[in-house]
Amino acid sequence: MSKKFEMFFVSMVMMFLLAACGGNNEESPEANNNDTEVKEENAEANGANEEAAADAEFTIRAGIGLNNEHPQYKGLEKFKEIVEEETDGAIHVETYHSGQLGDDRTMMEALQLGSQEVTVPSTAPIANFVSDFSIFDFPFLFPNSEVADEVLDGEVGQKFLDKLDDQNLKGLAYWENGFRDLTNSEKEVASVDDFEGLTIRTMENDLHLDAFRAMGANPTPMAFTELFTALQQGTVDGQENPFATIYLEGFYEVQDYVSDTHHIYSPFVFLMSKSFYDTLPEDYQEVVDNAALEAGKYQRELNREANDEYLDSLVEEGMTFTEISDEAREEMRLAIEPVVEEYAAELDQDLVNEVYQAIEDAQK
Ligand code: TK8
Repeated sequence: MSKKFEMFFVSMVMMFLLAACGGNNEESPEANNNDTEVKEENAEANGANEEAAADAEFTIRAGIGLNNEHPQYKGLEKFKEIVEEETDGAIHVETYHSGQLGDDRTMMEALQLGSQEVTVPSTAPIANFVSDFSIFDFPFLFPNSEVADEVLDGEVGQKFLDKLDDQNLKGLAYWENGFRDLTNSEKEVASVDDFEGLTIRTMENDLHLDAFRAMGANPTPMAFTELFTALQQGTVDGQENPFATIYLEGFYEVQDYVSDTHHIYSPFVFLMSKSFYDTLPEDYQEVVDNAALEAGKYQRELNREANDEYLDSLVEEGMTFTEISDEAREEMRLAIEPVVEEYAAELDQDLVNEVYQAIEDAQK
């Protein structure tokens, strides 16, 4: 090949390569800048995180199952803000969402093993570790969230948290999941009879399974991390969660019907690994105690503020809303009553009576 042709050939190849690389900038320059900006921001954030973690005496890995739009995650971010400020960075908090660290049971076991420091599950999965917690999943136990706050934040609520210590779990505060409502992809549900034959995903909790069986449904226990796919593939017809979760997790994309059954008020419990908690100096223990409570108040407020709006949003996204009448809700309660009585008989009777008394007192 002549020298001249060789030079021409190489320059053509170079031009082609330059064009090919430049061709990736088909997006607008600002988009490219944004990519660059985003990359710089992420690198900066990660760098800052890495630096903060390196400077900290303690690191808290805090994980939840819901996504980062949910008030539960906003509460976790508030906890991070308070703790890092109050300890001047001596405690660094890493927050994870959407099951990045696993499902509720896996994350609770990680706290027991010391490979994670904080998680905030519903009481239902906690009942697999401390059975007395199943009382908080008795359908229709709490008449409203104000009574729930008073009972959970009071003396009797603390007695349940104290029972977690033996499981190497430190319960620092009650947060709010909320009143659970039914969705499904098959039909409108207006009364107990309509539950007949519906395959409903429940949390991994025997009481939930028996309660839905008592209403004629066909319940399937499943970790939350598998739920969206199961709904999408039709493995289950329906599920039950508060409106905030139904909307923010996009269940309206795979569910057609929603009923305000409000069948259970679900608390979240802010859990910390007890072995980690015990390594903290007393003043830092006070900081995390107060931060969990403060962040919990903030999270409850966020959770309640938009709950009605979330129902409107579900209807706007095309779901059919069926209002459950008081009579229909009473029918549900009566259908489930034998299950509640059976489970109540298995629990610490003094504690059960204390809970019912506290609920009565909170309504005076
Ligand atoms: C998220 C779960 C969820 C709960 C469920 O990790 O499993 O349905 O209501 O909030 O804890």
